[in-house]
Amino acid sequence: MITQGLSRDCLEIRCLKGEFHQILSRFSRVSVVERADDAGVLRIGELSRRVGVSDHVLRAWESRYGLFHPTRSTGGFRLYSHADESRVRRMQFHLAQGLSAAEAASAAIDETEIVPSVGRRTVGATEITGLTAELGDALDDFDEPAAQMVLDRLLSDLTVSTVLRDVLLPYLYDLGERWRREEITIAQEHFASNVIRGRLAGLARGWGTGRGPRAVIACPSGELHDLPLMMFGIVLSRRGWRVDYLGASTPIEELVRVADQVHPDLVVVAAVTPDRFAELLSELAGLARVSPLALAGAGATRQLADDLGARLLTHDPVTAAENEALRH
Ligand code: B12
Repeated sequence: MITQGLSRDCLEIRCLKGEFHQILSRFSRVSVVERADDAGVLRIGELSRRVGVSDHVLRAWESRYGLFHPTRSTGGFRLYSHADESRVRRMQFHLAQGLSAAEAASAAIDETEIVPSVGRRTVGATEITGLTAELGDALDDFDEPAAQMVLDRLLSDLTVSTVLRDVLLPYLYDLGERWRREEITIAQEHFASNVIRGRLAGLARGWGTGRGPRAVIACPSGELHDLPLMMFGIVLSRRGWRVDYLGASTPIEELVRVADQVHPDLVVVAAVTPDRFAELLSELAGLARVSPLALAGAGATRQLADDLGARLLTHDPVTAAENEALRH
């Protein structure tokens, strides 16, 4: 992949389109230049084998919905690119969520060709920084209506992922730093995190209804920092997952019981400090034996995850959820 900064809020990326997902949502404007070697490389039989969709159906998706525009080999065979393959996978994903074929195709085309972080209008990085500062001022002043207005504006102009990853996570980090430096009071920090928590709860509504893979997510006993876990769940649910959210300070026996009951595709346990995990080593190892387990948060380490037979989610909650959705 080649990236080249064009201006403060615009980046040029040269890569296979299939690689775009994780990168694009970070920028407000993106110029797409397809790499020549992403031209058609797969015959329809190979594409069909890879994605598990018959060649007849692939042709129908191509002609009815314009899902892809294959090139032709010298012998006249259709040749599909890796980007086409990812588009079929996105189409399958949306079909599994219950969208009609036309809606699924349209969503798949949007996702693989259009800049996901751009909402109804283009918001530049400078404007995001300005709105983040406005949000911070309103919350510092205990001005809930003003804070909600800024959040309304952010959520109407940007995707949820962008608001979570590029506004709220950096804001929360900064909030913690200001609290540590005693620049703000505990009351200000509590007020701010509770307004944000309320908003996240609104975005989380319906996260138990997804028809895709199922995730059980929790913080271990004693761990109250559940905001990033909520963000993770929100983004997963927006990609069709069903999320069972157990939240802060969940006793490990309860988590094991729920995992046993619902047979999730993924269990995520997140904590800020390693001691929260260290207290539960044998229980977590037991959980990892019966459910796919991932650890997350600043307290999770590679060593710990390896010792437990778990995976480590290394990215921020939004990127990690996007990555999980692509893995399944
Ligand atoms: C809001 C907040 C609270 C709220 C939590 C509200 C809630 N419902 O979540 C409350 C008031 C309860 C709270 C309490 C405390 N807090 Co506090 N809190 C914060 C604050 C400001 C934001 C937390 C947050 O959401 N962070 C989100 C992002 C910014 O967190 P991050 O740790 O950088 O995480 C990164 C990765 O690890 C990863 N990640 C994190 N979680 C997850 C989860 C998933 C699923 C994935 C995939 C990835 C992922 O993504 C992030 C970005 O890359 C942080 C500041 C901070 N830096 O985090 C302090 C902070 C975490 N708190 C801190 C402390 C000390 C406390 C208290 C001990 C204070 C006290 N003396 O009582 C208690 C402990 C409570 C407990 N028993 O858990 C310290 C922790 C220091 C440490 N490492 O030990 C911090 C870092 C503040 C600081 N700068 O010192 N806190």
